[in-house]
Parts: sequence; C-alpha cells; structure tokens
Amino acid sequence: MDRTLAVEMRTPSSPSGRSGHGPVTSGGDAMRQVAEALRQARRVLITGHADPDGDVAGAGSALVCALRALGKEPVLFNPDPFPAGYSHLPGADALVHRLPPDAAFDATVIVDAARLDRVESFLPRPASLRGTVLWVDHHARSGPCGDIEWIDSDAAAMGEMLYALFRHMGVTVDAQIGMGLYATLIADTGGFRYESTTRAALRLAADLVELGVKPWEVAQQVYERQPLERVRLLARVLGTLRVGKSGRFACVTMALRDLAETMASPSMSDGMINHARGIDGVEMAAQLDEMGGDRWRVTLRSRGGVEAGAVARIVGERGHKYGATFMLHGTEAEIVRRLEDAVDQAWRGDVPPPPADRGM
Ligand SMILES: [Mn+2]
Repeated sequence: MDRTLAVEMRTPSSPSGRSGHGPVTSGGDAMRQVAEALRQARRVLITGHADPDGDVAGAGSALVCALRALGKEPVLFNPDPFPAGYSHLPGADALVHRLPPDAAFDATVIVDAARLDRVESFLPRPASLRGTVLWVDHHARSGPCGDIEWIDSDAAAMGEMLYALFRHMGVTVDAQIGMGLYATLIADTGGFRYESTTRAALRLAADLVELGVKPWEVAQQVYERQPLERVRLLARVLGTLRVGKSGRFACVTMALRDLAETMASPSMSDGMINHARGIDGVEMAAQLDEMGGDRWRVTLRSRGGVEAGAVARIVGERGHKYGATFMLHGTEAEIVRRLEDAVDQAWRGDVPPPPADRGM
C-alpha cells in the first residue's frame, strides 16, 4: 500500500514551545523519530481528543501496555471517560481525568486528534511540562501540531500505525496489547463494515488474532456490555424517528429531558443515528441534539450517495463526505424541514461550491 508518511518542520509555535532539536524534514522516517523519542523518554503522557471514541481508547490501551512492557511510566489521560464498550480494555483502568498541576513528562503522545484545538486546552501548562510532543494521527492536520508529526492518512485506525511502531521498537505484541489495537480497528471500520475496511486493516486483524486476540471477546465488550441507560435512551431517540416525503432523509432527536429521564450521558447517543441511516432508501440521516435555548447540534451521516458536506454547505456549514456536525438555531420542526429541503437540493446536484481555502 502506498503510504504517506509526513514529517513537518518544527516551528517556534510548536506546542511544546521548545527549540531543542533540529528541524525535521519530510520523508519516511516519522515513525522512526516517534520511536526514538519514546525510547529516550521515561514518563510519557498519552492522550487523544476529548469525548474519546473507540480509536482513542483502544490506542491508549495499547500504548499503556506497550510502554509498560518497555519499562516506561505511561500516564493515560483524557478529560472524559472512554465509551463504555472500550473502558474494560487492558490498561484502560489507568485512565485519569485530572493531572497534578506540576506533572512533567519527557514525551506526550497525542493520537487521533485531527486538530490541535481539540487537545490544547487540557495539555499540561507551561508547555515545557509536555516534553517532546508526538502527534500520531490518520487525519490531515492544519498547522503545526507536534514536535514530531507522524500522519498516515491511509491507516484505517490508530492500531495500524501503532502496530508498525511497536514492531519497529521491538515490543512483543501480545494479546493484551493486541486487544487495544483490534479495538481501534473495530471502532473506526464500524466492525469491518465501512469504506475504511481496507486489506491492510483486515490483514492486521488476522495478525492480531494470530497473536491471541479473541474477536468475540472484544466484540462482546464493545457491543454487548451496553449500559442499561443507553438502551433506554435508544428507545426514546428511535421513538422520534421521522422520514422525509422523498424517503431519502431520516431524522431522530435527542432532547435534554431524554437524558435527564434515562440518566444517560450525552456520549451514549453515539451510533444511534446509524439506525436512521440504515433504513432502506435513506441516503442521509440526521440527529438533532437539544443544547438548550434554540440551539441544536446537528449530526449528519450519509451512505455516500449524497455527501454530508454538500448538505452542510447548503445550510451554510461544512462537513465531510460521510459525516458532518454543526450547530443550528431554530425550532426542532424548522431545522428538520431545513435539512430535509437541503438533502433534496443536494440530491438534485444543486450544491454551492466548497470554499476554496478549506481542504476537507
Ligand atoms: Mn480514528
């Protein structure tokens, strides 16, 4: 597979704010530089985007286990809990939601974060406490994010990158480490269903099974240990299902009182929108989350025929091919109508061009 390994030049505005090592040029050595920085480190902070998904959780689990095996002192941090299905992975019990104000690290590994502003607010301050900042991601990034930036946009999940890293570092990938890696694959390929289910992802899954990972064991943890509150919330959210006249648009709503009355947390609604998208004939699903006042967070999920980004542009927002998330103001009925009209408009191909300066 044609891999793009990008290493960006350090700039004075890099997140650690240090200017210790020389400029890094582009080439295939990003992973080796991450490995070298980890080799030299003792205390390593591991984090990812807030409101973590299974990719962040699985990567955190695997990194904790691998770094412990190397005799390091990893600290796994996120301001928010891991999703319930991913909280029982090996090493995930080490997750902390608070760092001592003076906690200092030799290196900070940031995984799957896509944008620096998704993590910067909770990284240790001053930046010198972070040590060398290692940015490991499969999302394109904008602007400098780390002292060493390793981006592989072909990787289906963090697990693919970490498996290569661990092997390069001579870590024996056992079933413990493998479970976290496998969990990232499940998370980001939707259980080996999405377009991201590449040959490389399936090959890695097979390798991990050979190393002792039990797919049914991981799948049970991820899919079959749901909190009762989540299933109660699902029942309420699905009860709001509406399908547009054309049959191409389906929408569900999560009201604040649904959360209050089921005692569920907002992140538990993750994935519910897929029930709406999964209806035969539906091209675009939306979930409206009530935020209070007249604010609603809109999540769009497409099956690919109508791009979520196109629908987002019609309502003045932005998004990707398969998904978009943005805020809208209005009544629930107004927003549903607006989105339904936008989906029909996008279906006809009547879409404003993307802004030139925004590569999505
Ligand atoms: Mn990911």
